[in-house]
Formats: sequence, C-alpha cells, structure tokens
Amino acid sequence: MSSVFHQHTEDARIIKINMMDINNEIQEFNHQNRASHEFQFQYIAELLSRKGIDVQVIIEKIKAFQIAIPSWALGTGGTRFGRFPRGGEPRSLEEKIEDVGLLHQLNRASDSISLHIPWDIPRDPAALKSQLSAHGLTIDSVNSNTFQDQPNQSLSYKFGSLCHTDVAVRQQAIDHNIACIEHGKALDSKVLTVWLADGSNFPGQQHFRQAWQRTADSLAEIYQAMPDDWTMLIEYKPYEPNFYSMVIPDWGTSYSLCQHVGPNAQVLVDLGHHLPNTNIEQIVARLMHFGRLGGFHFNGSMYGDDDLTTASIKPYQFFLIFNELVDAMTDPRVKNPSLAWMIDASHNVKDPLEDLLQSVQNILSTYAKALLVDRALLSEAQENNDVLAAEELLRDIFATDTRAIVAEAARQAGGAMEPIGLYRSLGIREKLIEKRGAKSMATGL
Ligand code: PSV
Ligand code: MN
Repeated sequence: MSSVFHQHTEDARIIKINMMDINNEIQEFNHQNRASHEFQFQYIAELLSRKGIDVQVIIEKIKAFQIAIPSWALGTGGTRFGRFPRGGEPRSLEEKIEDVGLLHQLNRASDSISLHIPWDIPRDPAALKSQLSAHGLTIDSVNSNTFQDQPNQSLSYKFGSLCHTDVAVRQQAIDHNIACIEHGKALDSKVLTVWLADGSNFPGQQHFRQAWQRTADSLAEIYQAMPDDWTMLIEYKPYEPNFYSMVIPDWGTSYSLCQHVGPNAQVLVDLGHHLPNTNIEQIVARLMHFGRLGGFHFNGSMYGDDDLTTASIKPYQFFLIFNELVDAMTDPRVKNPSLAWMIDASHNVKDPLEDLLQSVQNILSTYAKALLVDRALLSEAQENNDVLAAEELLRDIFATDTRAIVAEAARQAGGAMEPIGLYRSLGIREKLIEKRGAKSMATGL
C-alpha cells in the first residue's frame, strides 16, 4: 500500500494535515472489481431503461447526496454497563476530522462533520478550516450539551437546563448555546442543534406548562443571538434520560416551539426518538407539508434510542420514510427548506468507521429506491383507492436491488465501489491503532 501522510501548502503556511491518501488504492480496487460491478450495473441500468428511467439521472442525485458524520460517533459507544473499545480512536478534533476525511475519500458521500460542544471546542479555527478544506470537508451543525455537567461549571443541570426553575441555571444554559453559535461562526457552520434532556422522573416533579414556557422563552433568547442565515434545529425524544416526562417528547412539541421562536427554527427528526411502531413516515410528511422539517438523524432502532446501524432492523420502514421525503422534496408545492442529513448512531460491537460506512451505504441505496418510485402511477392508484396497486408499487421498488447504482455513483465520484471491502483490505483500523494506540479514547458518550 502506498498510503502517505500528506504535506499540504495553503495560505502561504505549511500545514501538516496528516492525511491518509488512499486515492491510488481506490482506483486499483475499483479496477480489480470492475467486471463484476459492470455485470450488475448493466442489469439494473437496462431494467430501469425499460421503465423509461435514465439511470444516470439517479446517479447524479446520489452523487449530490451528502450525509454529515457526528464527531461523537467516531469512537466506540457503550451502555451504562460497559464499553468495549477496539483502539485507534481519534484523540482530538483534528484526528476526528482525519477520520471523516478518510470516510469521505472512501464513499464520497460524507463531506461534513457535526461538532458537539464542549467535546469539540475548536482551539485554532484558522488551522481547522485549512485542515477541513484539505480533506474537502465542511462543518455541519454545532450541537449544544446541557445534558451533562462539566467540570468547573457553576450550576447543575440535574433538574433541567433551558426549562429550569432557577433563572440562573436557565441563563447558564442560554449562554452555553450562544457560545456554541460563536464556535460555529468561527468555522462557518450555519446550524445550531438543540437537544434537551430536560424532563422529570416522577409524577408531580415538574409543572408541565411552566416547563414548556420557560423552554420556549430560553430558546427565543438563543434564537435572537443567531445570525439571520442560521437555522435552529429542535430535536425531540419521548424518554431518556427522564422517564416520566420529557419537556420535548414529540414532534408536535418541537413544532410548537419552532412556531414560538421564529421562521428559522425547524424540527429535527432522530429516527430512534420514537416509541415502537410510531408511523415516522407520516410525521415526516406532515412536517414537510408545514415547511418545518429541518434535519434528520439517521440510525436504526428496535425499541427506542438504540442507535444501531441505519436500516439494520426495519429496512421497509426506512424505505417508506425516504419515500415520503422524496415525494415532498420533488413536489414544487412543498415549501420546505433543504434538509440537514446526519448519522447519529453509537457503535458498541462494530468498528465505528465500518458502521458509519455501512449506514451511509444503506441510506444511499434506500434513497436510490425512493427516487425510482413512479409518483404519477402511485398518485393514480391512491386517487382511485386502488389499495393493492399502490402497495405493490412500493413493494416492487423496495425489492429492487439498487446497490450497483450506489457503487457506480461512488466510482464516478472518485470513491470506492465497495468502501468497507477496501477499508478492510487496507487494514485501516490496524494502522490507526498503530498510530494512536490501543487505548486511545474519543470524547463523546
Ligand atoms: C440524544 O439522544 C441525541 O440523539 C442528540 O442528538 C444528542 O445531541 C446526541 O444524541 C448525542 O448525545
Ligand atoms: Mn440525535
């Protein structure tokens, strides 16, 4: 393997960006696998052409689809019972950017990183910006953290943050969110994501209406500090860490808070933040109809906020969600802003980088399926109440294997047709362990 640690010159400064350049390996790998790829790709291209679909149109959309990687998903996650890291985890924000740069080289679909403050406070924004641009990356959202107390923090969030009964705690949480905006501005981010752990564990603990009002007023104050071209994303979650009530348990509450604070506030849907069997596709459709769906946290879920690999448990539901997203995104009557896509997962038993690559592949192949739905035919079946035809149309597309389309999009964009295969064959995890150590630990949960 001819991977090198790259030296890069920019802004008349010499910046050591420590980049693992695997471009030659990608070309070589694609070349070796070209014959079998062509066989599969030509089959699906021909199938689509018989339906009047130009596969290249789909490929261009896949190439344009980028999914942000959260800085906190690059290390091994865990539960409150234990954590089993495999080593080589990024030890700094710079190393996190290196890892995302590597993912992006492999799949050409992960061109940004989301930061969580205070885990990722940028110490030298100018140097970070150079490093980001050398990797072809940008900063996605900045995420505030008022769900943990930090060392040296004067007041505790034990009983809430933006909703707290004590105005001084609320002010501390507001100031933290404003500080996040400042960090984001220094790195050209334009999105603040707010997820609140606020809530109560026992009946009677919290006054529901007061908690909503205090939260709404605190958010409005943060919103005032946001530049006009920024978006505030408000995330909801039905339970955990509070188990009796959460101040923002559902999309309706997020929506009501967005309406309270202003037009640049949008609802963020995290797939794992729903009770089992919730019809998430309907929520997505509703929010886009109201023009208030701002962002997405992809992950997989069996019971709740399980943070598993995207589409690992319920691929059909995931397809139905994407079907609604694409339906609204391609309908000129829908006035929803473009969405911030991000993975928000935790990898307990898989290599985090492999898990992220796998999630991106699942997202792209599902997006490709949603793009193949014949919307005119579906609409006709719906308008005629032809239940079976509508359902079968979706089931037929769901059963279509779109992986060769995703592979072709990656190849055309300069990425690997099989990112995980190449990652493994290059022994990247072993190299990271060699460089960073077997016990290195990433900040995060
Ligand atoms: C909370 O469960 C969440 O989904 C929010 O997005 C947080 O910011 C993230 O996880 C990381 O803790
Ligand atoms: Mn989330």
